[in-house]
Amino acid sequence: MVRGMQPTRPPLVMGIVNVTPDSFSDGGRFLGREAALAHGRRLVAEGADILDVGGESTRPGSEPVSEAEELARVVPVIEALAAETDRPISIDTAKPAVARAAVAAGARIWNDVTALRGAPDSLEVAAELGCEVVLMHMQGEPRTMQAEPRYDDVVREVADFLAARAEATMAAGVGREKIWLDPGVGFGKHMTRHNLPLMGRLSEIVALGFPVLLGASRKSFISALDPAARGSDERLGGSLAAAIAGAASGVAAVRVHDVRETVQALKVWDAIAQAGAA
Ligand code: HH2
Repeated sequence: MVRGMQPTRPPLVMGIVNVTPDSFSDGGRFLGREAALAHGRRLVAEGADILDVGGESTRPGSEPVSEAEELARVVPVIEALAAETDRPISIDTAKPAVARAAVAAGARIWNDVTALRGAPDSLEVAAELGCEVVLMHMQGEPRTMQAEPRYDDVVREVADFLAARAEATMAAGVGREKIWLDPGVGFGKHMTRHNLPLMGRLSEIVALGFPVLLGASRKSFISALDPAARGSDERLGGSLAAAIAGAASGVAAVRVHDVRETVQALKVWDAIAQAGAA
């Protein structure tokens, strides 16, 4: 079990493997698959504890991908990675059929940005698969979620939502020890007014008693704070700062693009924290 590997700290590092076709060539899907595999291998070499494989972008404004297309993208990549590494693999999907095929191909965690609300049978399928599940908070849906997110008390509302989804998930037959929670940075949240208090008061989510996953890597709130960082590949410093803030609040794992740099940052943070506590 993934959780069994979890030392008290630093958090586990989940490396992101996006499988999208190469739009610049005829062999699009095949080349996209090869690139994703090579990337997954590299993240393992860089120290990733978990690989998060996804075939559908959930970026604000993104369009949905069909089930057949998502399956064709992720299943061969998961099969190949599962045969090569013992690092647990998670499948980032909102579709039960994709989760089912991914688990059959070797994935051990269903990472669902809809917190198992994506389809009427999501909860039932999660219980049937017996895998671990990540329940993430999102207000609205990816295409429109950044239009006008509203909360009275964002931290309280996200914590209440996650607690309720954990209850529903357990009621459907998923064991308590299989559940992770994620506040969903950037998913129906104002760049600074909502994302910052959520990360600043993460301990209130950790206090719910489930391992917490934080996904802040390269997200737009970083450019809201540092407008000179225009592209998502100019957000490494902010991503590391968010990972360390999460670690200090007790998260169990961070979902990141830059695995090598995150592993190093967390090691140094942890060594300093330990020396201070000695
Ligand atoms: N963020 C994205 C996708 N999946 N899953 C969890 N549990 N938590 C997250 O914060 C999270 C997630 C963002 O996805 P996208 O915008 O498509 O980009 P990328 O996959 O490169 O991060």
